[in-house]
Amino acid sequence: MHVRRVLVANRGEIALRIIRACHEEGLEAVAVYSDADSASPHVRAADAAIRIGPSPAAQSYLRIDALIEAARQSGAQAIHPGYGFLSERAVFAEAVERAGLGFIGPPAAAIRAMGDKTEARRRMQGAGVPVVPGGVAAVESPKEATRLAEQLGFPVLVKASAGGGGKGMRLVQRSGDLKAALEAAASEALKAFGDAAVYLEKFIQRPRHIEIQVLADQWKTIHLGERECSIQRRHQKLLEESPSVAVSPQLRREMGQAAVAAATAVGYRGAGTCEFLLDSAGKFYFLEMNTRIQVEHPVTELVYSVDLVREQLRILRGLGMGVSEWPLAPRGHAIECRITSEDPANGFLPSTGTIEYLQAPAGPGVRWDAGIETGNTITLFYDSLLAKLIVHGEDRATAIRRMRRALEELVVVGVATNQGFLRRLLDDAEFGRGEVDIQFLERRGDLLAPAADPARDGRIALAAALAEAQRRGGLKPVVARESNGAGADGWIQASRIDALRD
Ligand code: MV4
Repeated sequence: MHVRRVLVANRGEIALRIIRACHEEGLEAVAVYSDADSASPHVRAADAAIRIGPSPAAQSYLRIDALIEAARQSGAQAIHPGYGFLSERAVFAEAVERAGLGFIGPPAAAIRAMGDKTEARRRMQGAGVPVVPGGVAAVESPKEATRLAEQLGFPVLVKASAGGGGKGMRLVQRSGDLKAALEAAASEALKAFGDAAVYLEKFIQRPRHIEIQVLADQWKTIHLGERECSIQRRHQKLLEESPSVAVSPQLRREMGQAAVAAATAVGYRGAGTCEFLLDSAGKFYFLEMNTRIQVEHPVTELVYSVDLVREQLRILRGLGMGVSEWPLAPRGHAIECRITSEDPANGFLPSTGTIEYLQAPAGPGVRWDAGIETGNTITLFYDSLLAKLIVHGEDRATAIRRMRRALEELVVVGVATNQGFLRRLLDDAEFGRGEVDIQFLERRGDLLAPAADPARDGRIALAAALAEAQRRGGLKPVVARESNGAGADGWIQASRIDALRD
């Protein structure tokens, strides 16, 4: 299709990332913004910007009508949804196409098929993609569920059919606990997704979370290797890398082939990601497909020398992907750290305020994808991702050293960040050996909070004293003996005279 101008239906770092790709492709980019974002970098970077509503996402970035109207008004031919917000809502993809606009993402039918987890499991089984042993349809009765669970063997997981991201999930250790878990999961699923359907899977113990990047145009579907995403806390990823130390070239081919088969089975187009669990025996299981560009896409870009957002734009325009040789081999190692406004010293509570000062890391092998700059205000309206720090090096050890160096360069003043946690993680020996799985941070609670530092209060007092001295500027003490005779001590006199010099 003919595209000259793209509306970017998102905010923050991903909006800026998409605007940059548009400009490199010779396309104009139109930003949208809520009241809280009027001073955000993505608004200035775009060729035009349209206010879509007040700060709450439900009144701005989630308003399908406002976004389509903004595209029409600005003369855009296509909409890029980014990640989060409306990116995986089939109704949005449909509404965009009904308005005669291009949706930069897969067909609505592919989003819908992958959004329904039991439907996805049936489709994957049909395509020969290994899925976790379990049910292929929603549980009909506790009795039937008990029969299946005993056949699978405990522990089992109760999952929401409409779920994803861990909501509506219950771990069940024994038969007697199943009925209550089914009820709890169904009620949580109904509240979260408006759909109470749940199904069962065998629980995989301490797996790694490995995902495969896929890319599909009208001629072919390829994969771009894996990302290791096991370092997460409460389903929020904190660090991702590519390649994974656990994936051999042989396993990469097998998982890649499974991901390509998964995408093909639902008629996929554009960039997408298949999530897998990889168990300690090296067996892998399809979990779900993310039908969008992901936060962690840059690590794949660095090791495979591709620009995934550029490819998304090319595929929509019918130009086909620019990747010519395939299969591609990963080159070197990339790591991404998510810099969030969350305070590790305070249970990772979101921190708000104004960015008084920001110094971004730079130098060889460093990429800084940020949606904020000095002067911006961090609110509670959106998620806490401030920026992504991504490094590339010849091997994993080099990349880890480079990330440590880059984190030392990073200065954020004004809001608390998770920087300290990331440094402890990168210094950790177990992490250094690549011995990670999805429970790593649960096991290693010692990394989450800063170590007790008895000298910290002293340093803060010193810093405050120095700041106060600077504020007082030219004011100097007068060398005098107090009228009551105090301060006559020779040392005190000497120090007062000393303070007058300079
Ligand atoms: C699992 C699992 C173990 N066994 N399924 C969590 C969210 C959703 N995407 C699927 N999830 C899991 N499904 C079986 N059969 C463990 C998880 C899981 C998880 C998966 C990926 C990344 C982080 C996770 C954290 C906790 C649990």
